[in-house]
Amino acid sequence: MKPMMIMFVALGIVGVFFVMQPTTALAAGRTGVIVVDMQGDFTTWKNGSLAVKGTDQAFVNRVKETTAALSQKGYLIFATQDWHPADHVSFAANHSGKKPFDVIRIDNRTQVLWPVHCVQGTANARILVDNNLFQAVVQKGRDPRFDSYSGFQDDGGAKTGMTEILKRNHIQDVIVYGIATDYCVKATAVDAADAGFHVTVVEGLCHGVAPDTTAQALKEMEAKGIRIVKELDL
Ligand code: VGL
Ligand code: ZN
Repeated sequence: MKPMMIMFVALGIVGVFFVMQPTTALAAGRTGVIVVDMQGDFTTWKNGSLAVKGTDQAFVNRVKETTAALSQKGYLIFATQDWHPADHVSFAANHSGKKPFDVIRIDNRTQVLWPVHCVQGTANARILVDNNLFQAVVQKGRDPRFDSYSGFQDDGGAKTGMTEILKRNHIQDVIVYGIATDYCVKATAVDAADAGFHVTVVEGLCHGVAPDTTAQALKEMEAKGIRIVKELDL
């Protein structure tokens, strides 16, 4: 081949590489997805005990399809699973005279009391997204003494191992969505940011327990430098 030919072939190869660059800002390889608490008990679809408004079958299907599509594109998918023992401190039923959504103080912490939900081994504690998509599932709220909205640590400060799992998988950025915006999504996104990950929350793939706390949660996350997007363009 003439030097000129070699140069054109080389330029062609370089050109193909440029065309193949992803157009999205988040590169699949170093970006992980955390699907938060997509469990029957949090959905209206499954008549959950702590069903969050808007979590009908259509919503769950959108989450399922988006998660499958992200996995297909090479993103590693992680999940959190609320996984409580029956005697868990967060259940109103375990505090005499208290009812769901009452707020109490325990050792200087605020504890919202919830209906009994996501009890280990029950049907509605199962994750509704295809479990084969997950690189890892982090179970939280297993200690009867502490609640754990965050997928990273519980209210007693015990770590779940999420940071190490993400780091072991070379994750630098995370996309977070699921239920509930104002509790577990917020706490997980905030702790991810505090652990040094760049965090994007997909608002359109989340639902919150209450409108006021949900609006507040979105503000708090933005103040932390977390990017809030309505949808992902896939
Ligand atoms: C959650 C309340 C209690 C959540 C979990 O997944 O947001 N909320 N347990
Ligand atoms: Zn819970």
